[in-house]
Amino acid sequence: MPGRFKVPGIPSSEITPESVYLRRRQFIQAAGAIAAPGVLGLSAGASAAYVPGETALEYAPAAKGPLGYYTDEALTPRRDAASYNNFYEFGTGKTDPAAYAHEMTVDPWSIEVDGEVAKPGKLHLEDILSRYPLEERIYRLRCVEAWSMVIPWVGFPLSALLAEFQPTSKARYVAFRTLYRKGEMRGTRSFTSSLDWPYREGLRLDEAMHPLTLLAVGNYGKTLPNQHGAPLRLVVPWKYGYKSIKSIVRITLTEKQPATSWNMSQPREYGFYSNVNPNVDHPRWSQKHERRLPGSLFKPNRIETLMFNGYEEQVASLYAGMDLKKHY
Ligand SMILES: Nc1nc2c(c(=O)[nH]1)N[C@H]1C(S)=C(S)[C@@H](COP(=O)(O)O)O[C@H]1N2
Ligand SMILES: [Mo]
Repeated sequence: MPGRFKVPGIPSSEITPESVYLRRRQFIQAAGAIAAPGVLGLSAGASAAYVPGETALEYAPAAKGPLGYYTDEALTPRRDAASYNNFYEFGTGKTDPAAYAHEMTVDPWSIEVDGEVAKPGKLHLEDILSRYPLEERIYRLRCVEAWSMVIPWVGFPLSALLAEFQPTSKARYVAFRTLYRKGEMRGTRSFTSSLDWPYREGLRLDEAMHPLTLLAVGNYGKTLPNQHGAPLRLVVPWKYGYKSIKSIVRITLTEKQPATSWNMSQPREYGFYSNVNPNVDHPRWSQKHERRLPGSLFKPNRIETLMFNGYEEQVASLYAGMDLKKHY
């Protein structure tokens, strides 16, 4: 499946931490150290901190193989990924999150897990970071707006966290909430945003337990810059980007399908499932193609969008027998 993508080469003019990162990663994989935790991002190049406060993480490099944890498509350079974001809490413009997300305090941080679980409770970020072994996943991210990136995340499977709280037999869905702190989130003080706060998302329990579903605490080998959803965000690679909710403070297991922000805002345009699907157009545009970033006016990198964002082999069985035109 990666072979179906045109892989744009990394221009040699681009001497950036990303290329250092890439070379180190390839070296480590060539050395056969796949299972050993790698210490990446510690090179001189990468230590030029992009965002104050970020630190290098230790993790196992992405494993190649049929599980979809790795793609050899060119990574979106870190700089591009961190300067073109959607995080409406900080404004609706693509550069607003990079400009204003630093106003959000991410330390201390804890998340509450409640609802249909035998053991509701609170987890502090330090506990999360020490409890779950971190691994890298290199995923495609396809925004519903028809642009896409390839991002190396660092995190752990959501299933590991959920299992610990012991979902009851009634639990069928998982609801997520983002921090809502008006004083630190200028986008939530705006009257022009169409979203209701806090930002909410949800998954079916089997989607949440799928091994591809990741809770990310970092990307490009380091802790997450705030604009990417620090200190902890969801990544669901076969769904449109808006399902990958940022800066999570609460996870609630429910019996009924939870309300989700974009669906509440425009139900005809954004469904609960939001699986990437080139055969179901958005009411206002086609979903058959995407712009793989970075691109330019002269080189837009237009590529075909794949069913389930290229993760069909791994996730199609979750939707067997469902009419995906109806459950968009
Ligand atoms: N809380 C919150 N989470 C969010 C959003 C948001 O506005 N608020 N935007 C979503 C959208 S539309 C996309 S495409 C991705 C973008 O993730 P990235 O900026 O890390 O690439 O975040 C998603 N998570
Ligand atoms: Mo998006």
